[in-house]
Amino acid sequence: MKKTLTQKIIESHLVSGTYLPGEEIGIRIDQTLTQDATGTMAYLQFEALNVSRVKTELSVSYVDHNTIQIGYENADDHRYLQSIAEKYGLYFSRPGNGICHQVHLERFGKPGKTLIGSDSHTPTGGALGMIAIGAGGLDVALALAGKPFYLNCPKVIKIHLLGHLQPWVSAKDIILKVLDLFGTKGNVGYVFEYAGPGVESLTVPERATITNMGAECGVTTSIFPSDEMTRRFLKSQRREEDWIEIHADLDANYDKVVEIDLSQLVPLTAKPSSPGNIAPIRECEPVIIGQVCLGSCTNSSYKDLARVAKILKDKVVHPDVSFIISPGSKQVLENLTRDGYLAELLASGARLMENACGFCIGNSQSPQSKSVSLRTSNRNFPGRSGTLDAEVFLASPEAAAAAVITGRLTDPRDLGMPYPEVFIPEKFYIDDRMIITPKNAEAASEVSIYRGPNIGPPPVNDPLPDRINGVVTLKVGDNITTDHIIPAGKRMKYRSNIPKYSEYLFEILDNTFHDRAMKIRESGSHNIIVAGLSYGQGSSREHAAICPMYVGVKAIIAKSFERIHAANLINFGILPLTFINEEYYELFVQGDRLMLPDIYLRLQEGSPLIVKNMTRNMSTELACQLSGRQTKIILAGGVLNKC
Ligand code: MIC
Ligand code: SF4
Repeated sequence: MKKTLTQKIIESHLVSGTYLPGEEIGIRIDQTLTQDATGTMAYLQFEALNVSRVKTELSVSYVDHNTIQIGYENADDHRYLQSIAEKYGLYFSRPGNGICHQVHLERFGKPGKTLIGSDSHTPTGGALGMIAIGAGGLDVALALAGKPFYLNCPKVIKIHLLGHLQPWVSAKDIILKVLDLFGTKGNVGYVFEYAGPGVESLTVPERATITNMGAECGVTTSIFPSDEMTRRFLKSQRREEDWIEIHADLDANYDKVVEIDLSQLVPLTAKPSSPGNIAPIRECEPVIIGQVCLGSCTNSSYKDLARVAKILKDKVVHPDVSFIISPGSKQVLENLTRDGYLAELLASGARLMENACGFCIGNSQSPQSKSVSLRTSNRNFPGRSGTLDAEVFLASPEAAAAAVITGRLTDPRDLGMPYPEVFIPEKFYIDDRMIITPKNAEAASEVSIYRGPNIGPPPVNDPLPDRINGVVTLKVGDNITTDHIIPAGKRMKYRSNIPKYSEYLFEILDNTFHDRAMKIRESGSHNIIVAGLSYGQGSSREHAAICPMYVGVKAIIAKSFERIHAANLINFGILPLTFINEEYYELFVQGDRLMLPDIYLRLQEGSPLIVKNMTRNMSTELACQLSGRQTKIILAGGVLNKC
């Protein structure tokens, strides 16, 4: 039988189940990555599993999110992570070395392997022809301990690329086109597999822009074949020996095929405040831009920054624009410096930030109030920039450069200049001394774990009650992102301190939520959240499940859930329930008293749950799609209770 690339890699890693789309399967994980903001909790959970050394082929702990260090909390977390890496046999990418996805692509990713990472943009690795999936920290902890990663066997959509990109149109415009075609919801359970003649001309960092932002569609992952271009990239990284050729069989069967002719694409933008809100830049109303940010794991490669340097050569940043640059890694920064591009950027007036997430997660460079920021990153959710009333447009590095010059949202073709060519070095200058390699087992046994006062134990949950007696503490609409549920930015330093972090639950939607939920919990009742479509979009942060668990949320009733968030809810013992008849969503009001009886029996039988709305005197059925394994986890109150 002819196989897709996805099927080939998944089948070669299958440890439970069969390759049947929709069925739960378990796969062996070769590599893991974590970043600091999700990593501390992941390693606290890993420690609870009592394993003496990581069991993967390769695991890397990166520090890239909380690098600002206002107060002691972040520095304490970094030291904890370093000591964990030394004790348990992980690589440690020190703060300053770069964004996890960019560094992993450069130094560690390998075609044909499996990778899970406690960050939703882990699919960036798909650019190298690997199955790279974002997951909650607890799932990564389990993989570190040698356990399989469970997922629903995906359906595969082929995105067939034809033709060549026109000047001033780049990889970002391809993924924005994909977002235009597929939107940010309704894609759970699919993999985007790229193929066709258009693939050949795309470099690995360009492919990475595309696989990275596939996360915004909510797919399980995105993947490119590993071909001559991949070999060239690995060679430039002095890792040619990691290359294998791997691609789908000719005439493989896909669940759907979509064609994109690259030569027809034009510069696009994602307008505020969703990555799915796509329009051609030329068709947008005039927009004054107050800030331009170039970087993030989506567009911070050598080529991205070098191209902008060339466009800005001998020009100066518009007087009303603040221009921020954040190279993706120390390697990118060092090569840009050696090749003179950094000097060009600085000469134009760029403000150089650390090689880290920085502006993308809103922990620095928040824009002016009521202003518009144009960013090359992947998410423009409300408030994510750190300024609630600012708006964010997402676009390519070329469009960013155009806005830097004009101070307006500008189609870069309208700059009226020739499109500057940029060549990727055949061999990058490489210095890995900011990556600490694993200690051998003997040396590791001497290491003691550093724990600062910010680090508390992961909270434990009670087993699920057989009957939930609760209140609709919050009713929300469609597209609620994890940034709405628990903000990042300046609140992120409390990631290792759950009681404190929980105070910010739903902060931007309803800042009374935490106190109301705690009161309900203290009265012995349960908290229930009612939501619309696509609840839990965006980040993999399991804090969007742990913090609700901590304040006593027992169930979320939604029209639909996003994949990583649903898995996190199950891992922490919160029921993800969906309306069988979506019209009932309208009939629930915040403050209603609800009762869900006979939960154990119904879950074990696999029959729908019933919710009785005591306030409105009506009831309806709810679906709870759990595998046998997940049912046991939920009933136990979460994975840690079950281990
Ligand atoms: C994000 O881009 O939202 C983050 C911050 O990288 C998150 C991880 C986190 O919340 O720590 C993600 O994408 O998973
Ligand atoms: Fe960091 Fe932004 Fe990428 Fe998340 S999306 S990993 S915050 S750069």
